[in-house]
Amino acid sequence: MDNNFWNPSVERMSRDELHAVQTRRLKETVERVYSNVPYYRDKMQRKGILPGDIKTLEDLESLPFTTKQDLRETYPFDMFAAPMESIIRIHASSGTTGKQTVTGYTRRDIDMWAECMARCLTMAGATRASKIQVGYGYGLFTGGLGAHYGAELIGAAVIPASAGNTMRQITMMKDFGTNFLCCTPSYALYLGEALGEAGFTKDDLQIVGGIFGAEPWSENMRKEIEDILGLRAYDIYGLSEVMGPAVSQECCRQDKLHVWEDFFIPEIIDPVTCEVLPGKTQGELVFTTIYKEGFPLIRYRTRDISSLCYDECGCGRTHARMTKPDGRSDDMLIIRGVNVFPSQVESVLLEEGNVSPHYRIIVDRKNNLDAMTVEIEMSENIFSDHVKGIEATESNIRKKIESVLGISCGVRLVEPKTIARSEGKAKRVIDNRKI
Ligand code: DLL
Repeated sequence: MDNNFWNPSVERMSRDELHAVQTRRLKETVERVYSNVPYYRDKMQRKGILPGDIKTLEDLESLPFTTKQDLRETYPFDMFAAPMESIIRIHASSGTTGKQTVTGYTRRDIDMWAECMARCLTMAGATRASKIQVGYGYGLFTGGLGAHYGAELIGAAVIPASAGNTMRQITMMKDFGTNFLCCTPSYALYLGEALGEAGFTKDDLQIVGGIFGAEPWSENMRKEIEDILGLRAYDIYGLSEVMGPAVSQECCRQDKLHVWEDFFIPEIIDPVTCEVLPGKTQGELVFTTIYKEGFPLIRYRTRDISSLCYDECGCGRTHARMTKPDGRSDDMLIIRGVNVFPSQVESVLLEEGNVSPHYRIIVDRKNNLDAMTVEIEMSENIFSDHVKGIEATESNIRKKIESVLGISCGVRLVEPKTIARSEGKAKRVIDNRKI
């Protein structure tokens, strides 16, 4: 057992106590959404469920699911379960049509989030004496501010570096003696490489630990990050709809991620039949938030593939663990930490007159950074055009895609009928990243 607990009485709470807390909070949450969110009230009424029907944790299964589609239909604020006067923060993440998924937080929600993040940072070895460099983006994305508030809560010195500006990040890491790093795993690797290119090694740094997430990464990547930066690397998971980073994280064992079950109830379902699957079976991860006020979610389908483990953990924590998310049950890609749906790219292409609807998205990882290229067949009439016209179309499409997705990409027009046709589901994405 390690001693790195932020809130030992909760983190080591017996399963019975935890179930009692969960039952009470689940009932309160169901009451809250039924009274304050017409969308949920309608959904429950259609299933013939009243809040009073939810008496035990087993009753959770009778409640309706929430999907990204529901969030789109209630855009921007109709899922909020607290009046705007008590909302103190709004975050948003990308959606399939360019429409964002918007979430709102009350003061208590922000405190709860900071508590989750404080548990995660402490679990990974950070203390009030740490200097924590936050290299997640600050802004509508939840990574930067989420990590920031937790780091402040534990009393560490936060360096709010945000993402990008790599040389400056390295200078700060060196000169400030940063000893803790939070960023995406691919950016951690990139920082490691840039460190070498600038003529330094991990011996010039004092970083002992880091928590990396927002995208999938493998054990091989963990080893590389640990070797190149000289730290212990922990996986942190979360999603803006449910809160942001710190829904779950690995402990010192680096073996599956503890879900903070006093705040979130996890389930695993079959993504096709929606049937709840028994422990340790892989399926789609579903979360019910049981303490949030501003934007509570009932049985939110994350589309992330994982499994749950309730075995005792050697660290002494009693909260369930989820396996590292292993792919998605939809077609969402994560490119440089940004969620990208092929349909977003498609909608831009369909608006453009000079191309055919045949396209593919190629994703590579160059120097540890994701690179996306969109290949599209040009129409016959532009094919006979001169090079200038083709270049102008490429640049036009690139600008539009970049403004919809918020990330840079390459666009290449190819000759008509050169992209392979498929007889079944079109293979739109070629992901060459080896993570
Ligand atoms: O990525 C929140 C976050 C920020 C988590 C910083 C961790 C660190 P979204 O932008 O809403 O929120 O994207 C959520 O990212 O459904 C997963 O598909 C993926 N994801 C997040 N963490 C991990 C991880 C933030 N550790 C989506 N491993 C989720 C694999 C992850 N995938």
